[in-house]
Amino acid sequence: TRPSTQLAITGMTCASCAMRIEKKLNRLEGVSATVNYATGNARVTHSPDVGVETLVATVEKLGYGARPPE
Ligand code: 9UX
Repeated sequence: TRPSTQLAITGMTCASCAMRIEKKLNRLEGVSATVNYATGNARVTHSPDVGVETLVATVEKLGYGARPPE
């Protein structure tokens, strides 16, 4: 089964931030993401080829923070 990763997103200050992050993540090959502004969480299902570090780096490149669950 495909990995499903939850990320805690920091730095979002409006609902458009969530959409921005979601669109960017979904541009990655083999990634399907939803970002919830209200909860500050991203739920990402992805190909096993896509590492969590890649997801985090993608979010950070947009200027937000992303932290996988401990
Ligand atoms: Mo949410 Mo707007 O950042 O530039 S406040 S997208």
